[in-house]
Amino acid sequence: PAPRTVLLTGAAGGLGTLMRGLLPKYGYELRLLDLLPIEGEPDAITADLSDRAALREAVRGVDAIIHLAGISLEASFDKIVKANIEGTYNLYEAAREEGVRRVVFASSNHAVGFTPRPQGEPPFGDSDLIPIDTPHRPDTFYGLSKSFGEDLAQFYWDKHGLETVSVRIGSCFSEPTSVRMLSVWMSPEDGARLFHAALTAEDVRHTVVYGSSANTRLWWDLSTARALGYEPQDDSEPYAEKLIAEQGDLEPGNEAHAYLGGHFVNDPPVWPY
Ligand code: NAI
Ligand code: 15L
Repeated sequence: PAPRTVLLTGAAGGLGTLMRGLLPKYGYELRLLDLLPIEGEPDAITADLSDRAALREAVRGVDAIIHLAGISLEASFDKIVKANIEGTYNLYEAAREEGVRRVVFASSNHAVGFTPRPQGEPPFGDSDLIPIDTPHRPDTFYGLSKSFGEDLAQFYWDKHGLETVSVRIGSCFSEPTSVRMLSVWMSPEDGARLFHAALTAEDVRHTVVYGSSANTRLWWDLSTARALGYEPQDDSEPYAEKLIAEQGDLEPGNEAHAYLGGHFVNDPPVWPY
């Protein structure tokens, strides 16, 4: 049977707030969890991913988990380890112990951020798109934690039969705000469509997908996402003219424009390690 009760971790965050609004329309009953309390949601679970007892209780009886909680930008290695690496491990252990069958993991483009973007004029042909099996090339400690999360997901499938769809999300915000985002933007509505497909497709084992809308300037291969039943409806192109007029187009010689991860590739590391 299709999952109905879904634990949404990171429910207080940007994406969590968007999905709280959109996913109930697909018939899901959401159980919410975050480090921070959520206004207007008295039943939300306020817990840290380091609290294993709280996680056990939070996952008990749910059909699936959408795991968004964690640090969502670059931070010190210590902080990333605690929230994203240990925290994701703690959540998977709780899921395994309680018999939850499926996780949808919010991975990121930054797990493969040092992959060169397609060069030349969009739209890019299929053979120029970044493939799904491109090797991990994290661009930050943050991206490294997403590479780890994908490996953890593979391990829990191989070892324990716990399924995951790892979604390498591009930029999921109400509107694209940079020229790079024209290529990796995922509209919130398409985000909900993709999460719904990831929750309901059969036999996903551990599947990795890129998460974006069907953008005219797309940089990556959406075929594994489509194979789950995802049919993106949106395209960033209506925002292109204004963003390019304001910010200028991507330049071939500029390092911050050369890779999938954008400016993350040359942002200074966060100290102390
Ligand atoms: P966000 O930073 O707005 O939300 C993250 C939430 O996780 C926050 O509400 C925070 O309180 C919670 N959190 C952090 N540490 C926690 C802990 N130790 N225990 C419990 N909760 C904790 O981030 P956003 O944009 O909503 O992203 C959600 C997820 O999607 C993140 O994992 C992020 O890495 C991933 N992602 C998001 C993208 C986007 O475009 N929004 C792009 C790629 C990945
Ligand atoms: C991410 O992984 C971040 O969580 C999000 O805030 C954006 O920066 C996004 O990537 C992006 O690459 O635009």
